[in-house]
Amino acid sequence: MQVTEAWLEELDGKRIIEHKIVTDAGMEVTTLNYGCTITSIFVPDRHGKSENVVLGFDTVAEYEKHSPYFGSVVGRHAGRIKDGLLTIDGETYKLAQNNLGNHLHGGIKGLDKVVWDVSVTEEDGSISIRYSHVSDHLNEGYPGTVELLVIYTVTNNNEIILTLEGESDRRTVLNLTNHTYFNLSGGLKRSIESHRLTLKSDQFLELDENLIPTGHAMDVEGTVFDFRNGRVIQEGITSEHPQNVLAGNGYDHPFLLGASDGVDIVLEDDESGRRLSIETNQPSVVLYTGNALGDDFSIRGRQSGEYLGLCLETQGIPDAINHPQFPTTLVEKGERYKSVTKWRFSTTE
Ligand code: G6D
Repeated sequence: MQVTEAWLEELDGKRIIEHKIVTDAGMEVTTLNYGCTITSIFVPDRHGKSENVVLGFDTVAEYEKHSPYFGSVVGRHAGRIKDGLLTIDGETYKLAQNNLGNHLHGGIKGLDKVVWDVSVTEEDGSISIRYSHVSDHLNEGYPGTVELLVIYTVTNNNEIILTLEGESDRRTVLNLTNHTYFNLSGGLKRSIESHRLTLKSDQFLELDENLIPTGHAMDVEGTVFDFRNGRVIQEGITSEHPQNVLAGNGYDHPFLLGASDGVDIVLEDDESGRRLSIETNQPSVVLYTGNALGDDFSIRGRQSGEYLGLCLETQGIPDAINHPQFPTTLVEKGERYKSVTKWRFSTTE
């Protein structure tokens, strides 16, 4: 394995630094300390041809201008919070209302737009990129000064382990995730409509017209939300299920994950033979199928557009602060928040 470092331009008085890790098994991962962004992941197809399988850009300027969180860490609180209002211990905090009057993905300048401090550690059979940042009290309206740590560990088994940690000096909310858009066809040759997803989840969360959870968990049984035995994404795009239509003809939903110590999620592309297996310690995963991806920009020469990538955002439950029946996203003073998700890339025969 090897890691290289490139110093790019300065932003907000800090140097943008790119890291590229190449494993002995043909995987190449490139990241930026701008938003802890994964800008490309090259993995082989069933014939050994290595191609990029995520949406990303080659310049920071394109991320600033076009990126709907491509490959970035989002937070302090991923997902939406209704009306951008956060009431903790009787005090109401007004968060940035950056999405139809609600709060989305950490606000106007969320963690995806921060230049993080970065260091690299090399272990036996793996290399880790460590990003750190201190988010000040009332940044984007959130209470608490929070020390944040993001670690991407790349292994020679073509795995990426994403560890997202935080600790606050007072009670607050924390719900981080990585917002990578996957497209296993390689080089964005095809959309994700023919990708097959297997997801061990019995329930998904109903959304309202602003894509905020209503608080009602719906059984997947008998619907195109049932991925327990595998399902092609296309079925949810053409579905007339009110929740698919509401999401813009596709999925944009949190799925509840039981406590499991195995693989929760498998994404496959039959034509290339590429497979992504995901394990996580998080209580939910938001499946977003790129329904709102704009077509007014290109991605490394490929016209962008709906369904060009899909996200599997392992995280706490969006708007949980307003739904006590769901696992909380509140953290206490001094409590260590720790989200761990493992992506493993392989090929099918
Ligand atoms: C849209 O509703 C979706 C979100 O889930 C997604 O994260 C964002 O686009 C990038 O707002």
